[in-house]
Amino acid sequence: MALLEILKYPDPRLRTVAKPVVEVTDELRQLIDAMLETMYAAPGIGLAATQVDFHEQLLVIDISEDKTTPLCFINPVILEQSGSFENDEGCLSVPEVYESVERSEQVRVKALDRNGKEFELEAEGLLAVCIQHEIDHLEGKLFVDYLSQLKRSWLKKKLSKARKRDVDPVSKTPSI
Ligand code: GNR
Ligand code: NI
Repeated sequence: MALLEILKYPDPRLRTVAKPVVEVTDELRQLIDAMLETMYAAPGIGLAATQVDFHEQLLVIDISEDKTTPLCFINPVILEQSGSFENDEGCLSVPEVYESVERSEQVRVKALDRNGKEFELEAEGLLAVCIQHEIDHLEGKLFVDYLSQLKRSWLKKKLSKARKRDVDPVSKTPSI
């Protein structure tokens, strides 16, 4: 199966607010499989549909070492959250940036699985962080939105330099 293209910050499509999935179809399951494959190839521990330019409430996660525990959340809702957990985060849509972000330490989430069946999950630590990071994507939010003004302006400078470096000398158009 072909890998999906991951949108990169500051692509405005990353700001799209995802709509709920109306029906879990075979077509959607094919997208879920393609998202998992894309996430594993990247490699990453989570991927939201927003990042592959599909704007419905769908995300996949696998935080296992051996990539054998794929989780799929459709129309996820955080029911309860508590505690505080600070962790270095990265994002496949913001390459090469790793910064500390404060999140809830525990979350209880409700969602549909790939068969359209509702489930509830209590998560803590990295899984809880990842769920919050991915649900943010579905709301058009990125982890860099939580950084200080200073860090964000530093990041914008760094990215615009990277873009200039990547300019194609023939077409003179940035590649991202
Ligand atoms: O691969 C990823 N690692 C990660 C590390 C700490 C906190 C969140 C993440 S999610 C990220 C993949 C990604 O961008 N998902 O949207
Ligand atoms: Ni991300």
